[in-house]
Amino acid sequence: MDKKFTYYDRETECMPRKAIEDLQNESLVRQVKYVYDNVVPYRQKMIDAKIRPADIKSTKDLYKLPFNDKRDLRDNYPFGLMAVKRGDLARIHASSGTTGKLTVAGYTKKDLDIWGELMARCLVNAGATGESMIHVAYGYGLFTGGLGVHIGAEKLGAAVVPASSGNTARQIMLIMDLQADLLACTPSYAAYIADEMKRMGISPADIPLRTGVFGAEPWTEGMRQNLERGLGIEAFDIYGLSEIMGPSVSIDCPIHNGLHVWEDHFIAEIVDPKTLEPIEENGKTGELVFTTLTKEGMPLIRYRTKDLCSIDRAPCACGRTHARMGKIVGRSDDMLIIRGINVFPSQIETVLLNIREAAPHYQILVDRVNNLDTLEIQVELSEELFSDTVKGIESVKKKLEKEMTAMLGIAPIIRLAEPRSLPRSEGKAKRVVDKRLFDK
Ligand code: DLL
Repeated sequence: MDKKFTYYDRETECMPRKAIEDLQNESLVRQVKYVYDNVVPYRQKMIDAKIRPADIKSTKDLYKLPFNDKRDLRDNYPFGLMAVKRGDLARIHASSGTTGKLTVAGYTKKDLDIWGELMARCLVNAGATGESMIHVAYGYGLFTGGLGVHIGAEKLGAAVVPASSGNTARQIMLIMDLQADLLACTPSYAAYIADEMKRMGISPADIPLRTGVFGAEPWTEGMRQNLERGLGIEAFDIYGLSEIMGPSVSIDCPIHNGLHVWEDHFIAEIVDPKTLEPIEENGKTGELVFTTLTKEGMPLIRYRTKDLCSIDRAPCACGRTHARMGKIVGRSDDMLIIRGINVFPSQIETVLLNIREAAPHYQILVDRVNNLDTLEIQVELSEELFSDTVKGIESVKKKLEKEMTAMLGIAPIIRLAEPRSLPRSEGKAKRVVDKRLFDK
């Protein structure tokens, strides 16, 4: 099938690599000086590391700069890392941190304009036009999903349905009645919507949607195929984080071989999460680190995302020249260690979605019984298989056990659950329950 490539800002999206590099060098020098002059905690870090802004002449010097992570945001909560006065902020977003304190991000009017621009690039890349009806079922509020997609859809001149998350029956009614052509939500919520539509007897051919823009949580290639079949759409993977820019930091193009990072605004690096040494090799997995180049409100230098992926700077057949990050394969801090073996939830999803009889709803339970770690995977059966013979169900269970063991290197307990019995998510799915974390 011939792919159609559409651009919001072709000149920038397809600019020669040399021009991107020159722009990044120039912007980095400016941004480092701006941060040094305006963000006291970061200036102190540079002084401690004996680095002056004048030492940073190009992206080649990036490695000299100290890192930041969620801890710095927490320690300087809520405004300590902002580079502008409170009165110059135009919007606040926040995401939950591991300790309960929110991670707050502030944006100026200019930051919001750029956000809208980058989100518009993402939407047009996914086939949206000024005529589109964009149904946004990401949550609206402190979470950046809803308002982030919204701002780009408005910039593009499309019509937005700000449905937010929840009330799935009403979402489906709106999608059908308003003939939405683009759905933006988390992939787990898209799977929920697809299931409900099927249950209501709506077939993929009857669904008006043509495109899905899904993100905010890791999802696999198998999940993409499942959603594309279930909703009759082409599904795109959009990435972002509130600290940097919410959704719109990167998105995959119709080639679906990595997510283009908008490098005129962000520098993406991959570092070894243990040694923090930069990994230069194309395609090698490590921790993703971002430096903002144009942010005014909360510029961040070498911000450690804890997300694990690779970066490829080779040209892409879509014509875009901006580097591609691979799908997020996990987080350096959500990796499960079970009996000494590293297990990523994405490996489990990959196996599940290769098995057609399994529905894309699952939960991972980790426990410790008699000092031995246990891994239980609860998987929902599809309606079709559920009405099959006991023998049929048993053979799917065996298949899952065999393929999970081959993928993970340890044998999990597989528990098959009735259709629609596992908790559904309307936002980010909570797939893992690690009971070892609770005192017994
Ligand atoms: O999740 C922003 C967003 C909203 C992105 C809507 C895409 C769509 P936070 O709540 O700050 O921001 O969470 C950021 O979510 O560090 C990743 O671990 C994860 N994440 C976001 N997008 C993806 C994705 C939003 N496409 C954290 N694939 C990030 C995998 C993702 N993980």
